[in-house]
Amino acid sequence: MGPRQKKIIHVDMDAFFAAVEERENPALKGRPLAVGGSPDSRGVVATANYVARAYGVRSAMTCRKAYELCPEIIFLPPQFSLYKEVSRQVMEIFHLYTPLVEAMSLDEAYLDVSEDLAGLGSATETAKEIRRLIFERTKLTASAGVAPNKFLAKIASEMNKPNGLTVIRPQDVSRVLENLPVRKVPGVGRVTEQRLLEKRIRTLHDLRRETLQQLEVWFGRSAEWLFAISRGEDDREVEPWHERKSVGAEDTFAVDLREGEQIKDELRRIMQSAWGRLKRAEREARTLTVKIRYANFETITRSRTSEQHYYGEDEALSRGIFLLEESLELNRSVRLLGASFSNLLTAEQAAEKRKFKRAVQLHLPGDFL
Ligand code: TTP
Ligand code: MG
Repeated sequence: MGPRQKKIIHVDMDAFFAAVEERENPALKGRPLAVGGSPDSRGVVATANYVARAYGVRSAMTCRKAYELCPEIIFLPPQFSLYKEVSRQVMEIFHLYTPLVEAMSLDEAYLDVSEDLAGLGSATETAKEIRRLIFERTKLTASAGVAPNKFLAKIASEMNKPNGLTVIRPQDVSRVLENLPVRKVPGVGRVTEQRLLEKRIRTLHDLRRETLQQLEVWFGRSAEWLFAISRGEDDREVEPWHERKSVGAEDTFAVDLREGEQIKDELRRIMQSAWGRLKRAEREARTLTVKIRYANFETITRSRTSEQHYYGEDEALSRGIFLLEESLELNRSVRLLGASFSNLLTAEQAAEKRKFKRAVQLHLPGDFL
C-alpha cells in the first residue's frame, strides 16, 4: 500500500481588512476602498477591496499610487483589534472540524482533514461547511482550496477568489500545473524567478522538463523542492505546533581567550549572529542563554527569561553581556562561547505579529476620509 492520501484545505478570507470595514459600514459597499494611509502620506495599502483591485490597486502599493489609479478611492485606517477578534472567531470555526490547523496569518490557515473527524463525508463537504459557517457567524466570505497537499490547496484557494471553492483532485494536478507561473511556488521570489526565466522556464510545466540533476546544477539545495513541486508533490505536514525550540550560535576559538574585553567582544559578535538567525527564522524570544566553556572543558550556562515581553536586540545584547560578567570566573581561559534564544513565539503568533507590524509601519496620518 502506498502512503496515505492526504486531504488538505487551505482557507483564506477575501480582502480581509477591507471586508471587515465594509461589514462595519455597509455604505462603503460597492465603492473602491483601501485600508492604509492617505494619498498625501508615504503610507502603503495594507489591502484593497475587489472594487479597488479592478483599478489595479494592490497590497503594499503606495497610497499615492493607489490614488493615481483610482482617485475616488476611500482610505481607511486599520483597526487591528477588530481584525484580530474576527480572526479568532474564524480560527475557532476551523477547530470545530479538526485540531490539525496551521494558522499562517490572521486570515489564512491550512487544515488537515485526511481523517473525516467531523463526519461530513468528504474534504469538499467540510470546506463547504466551513465557508458556510464563517459567513453565518462573521458575515464575511472566505475562499477555500481542497487538494492532496498544502501547495496545491493554496493554489486552489486562489483560483476562484473571492468567495470561491476549488477542488484539485489527484487526476487534475497536471492540468492545473500546466500554465502555473513558477512565481506561484512558495520560496520562488523575484531572483529565482528571473533565473528560471533565463533558462526559459516560465511555468511549472516548463520546470517539469528538467531533470533533478540539471536543477541541482542550477539551483543547488532548492532543486529537490522545485523538482517535487513541478510534479505537484509536497510532503510538508500541517503543523499546528509549528515551532522551533531554540535558535543560537556558538564558536570555539582557535586560541583560548584570556582577556575580559576580548571575551565580551566575541560574545557580542556571537549574539549578533544568533539574533540574525532568530530574525531570519521570524521568531521572537523570551529566554536568552549564554554558554561558556573553559579551557578544561568545564561548561556553564546561564539564562534569563523575561516575564513580560520579548527581547529587543539591544536589550538582548546587554543582558547577554551582563550574564557573562556575572558568571565568568576571572583568570580562566575560555575555549568556547555560545548564545541562544528560546521560549520562542509560535509560528502562528509570529505571523500575526508580522502582519500587524507591516501595517503599523503605515504611519497613519489623521486625515482619513
Ligand atoms: P491577504 O490574504 O494576502 O489579502 P486579503 O485577504 O486582503 O485579500 P485576498 O486574500 O482576497 O486576496 O492578507 C490578509 C490581510 O493581511 C489583508 O487584508 C491585510 C493584511 N496585509 C497587509 O497588511 N499587508 C500586506 O502586504 C498584505 C499582503 C496583507
Ligand atoms: Mg486573504
